[in-house]
Amino acid sequence: RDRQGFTVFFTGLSGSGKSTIANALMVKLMEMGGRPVTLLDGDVVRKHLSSELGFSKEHRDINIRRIGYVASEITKNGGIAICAPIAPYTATRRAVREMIEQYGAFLEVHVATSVEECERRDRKGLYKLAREGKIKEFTGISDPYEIPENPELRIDTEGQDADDCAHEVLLKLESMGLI
Ligand code: GGZ
Repeated sequence: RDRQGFTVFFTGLSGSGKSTIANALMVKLMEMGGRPVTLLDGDVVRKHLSSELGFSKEHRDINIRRIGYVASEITKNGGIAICAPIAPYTATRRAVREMIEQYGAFLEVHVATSVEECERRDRKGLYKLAREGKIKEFTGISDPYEIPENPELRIDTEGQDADDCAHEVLLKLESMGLI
């Protein structure tokens, strides 16, 4: 009850499984009770907070900083924020970390599904459109993704389901004394 707030920041490619894992984690944390849990998912943030933004580096950076700001306010107030954008740039992820660590803990989780696997799954058909040039600046195909070098956790989604992945995050949070 008196524990500090924290942010779990998932980063990874489109279709890597970030949203599904983030949702599973949210459910588990809510079941534990105690602190409010807020999910800032990529899609939802872009609809409600960043609807005017596209996918240039500049716009992605603005989007990520907005997410970081909201997460920092939640963290400051002792809550739990779960973010799940692509967040392709190391420097921007670091800026968000610094924003949040002023107020509480920051857990960067790299959802490390390879671009080959994301493209093979292609759940939303976006990789096909990107290959055809119908979506420009598509992360992993025609736009960069800078792999996190020192995330608190790196998750391999090949061979375990979203629930298992969320459980890994819970164990990490426990080991950090956050839950
Ligand atoms: C990457 C794109 C693009 C381009 C549309 N590049 O799988 P999705 O559909 O639901 O998740 C992706 C989402 C990425 O938005 P984020 O806010 O997470 O990106 S960032 O952190 O870089 O700001 C994808 C869809 O938007 N999408 N065009 N060109 N993803």
